[in-house]
Amino acid sequence: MSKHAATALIIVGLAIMLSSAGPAPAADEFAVGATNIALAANGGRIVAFSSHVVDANGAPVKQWEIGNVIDGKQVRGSDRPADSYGWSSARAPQPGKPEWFILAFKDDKTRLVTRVVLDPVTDDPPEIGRWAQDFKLFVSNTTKDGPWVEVKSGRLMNRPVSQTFDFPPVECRYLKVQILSNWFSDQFVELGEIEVYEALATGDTLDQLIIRLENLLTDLKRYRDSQRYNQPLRPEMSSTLTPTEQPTTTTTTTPPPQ
Ligand SMILES: [Ca+2]
Repeated sequence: MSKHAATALIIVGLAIMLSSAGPAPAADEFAVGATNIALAANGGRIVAFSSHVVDANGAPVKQWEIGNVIDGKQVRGSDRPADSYGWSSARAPQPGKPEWFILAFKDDKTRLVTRVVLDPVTDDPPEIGRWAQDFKLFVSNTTKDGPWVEVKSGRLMNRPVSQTFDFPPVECRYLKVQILSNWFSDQFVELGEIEVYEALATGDTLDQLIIRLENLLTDLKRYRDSQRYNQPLRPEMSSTLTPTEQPTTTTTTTPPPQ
């Protein structure tokens, strides 16, 4: 599709969306919020984690510390933030020994979450096999030590693009992210960024319209990036992937084995 055709399609979509705002939806309908509540600038914070690389004195290495997954800085093409390469664990995950971190949101409040976007891209190239692959998401409504309920199990592609994973809205005070594997490195596992989005009630027509426009803006930015870096728009939905690249998108509610 040419850029002009795609732009025309977006404009038509916007027109349809505006004209179909219509009556207010039922109060139990939800939309995905546009604010990344995991972002440190929005009050997100890491409350615990398994490991990150340290220097000879045992101090965290700024470029690879765990806080880099919520700093909003991402490695893209030649844009490589000098102080933030992503998170690198101190060791590679092993069967039964995942690497992990736990997120809390602003003021430690419980949020209704429905979307997580994971960016595997770090300063290391994908060819050395350190980027995150299989992961699981758990939520706790009580303490940062659990009890945990699994809400998502998935697989990232070894490609330089953020990847979106949705699940039914779930109350979440603490989010635990388990990284079960990288691609083949026996040294580290790495992740560039995590974004978390809320499910928002859309009972009010104007609120719903604002949310739709914010989502459209997000989609337009993704479209721009996909053109700029020659990346697929929604890579996890691509039908051209090889079987080993195809992400899993199972959703379960079974408690994790501990
Ligand atoms: Ca980052």
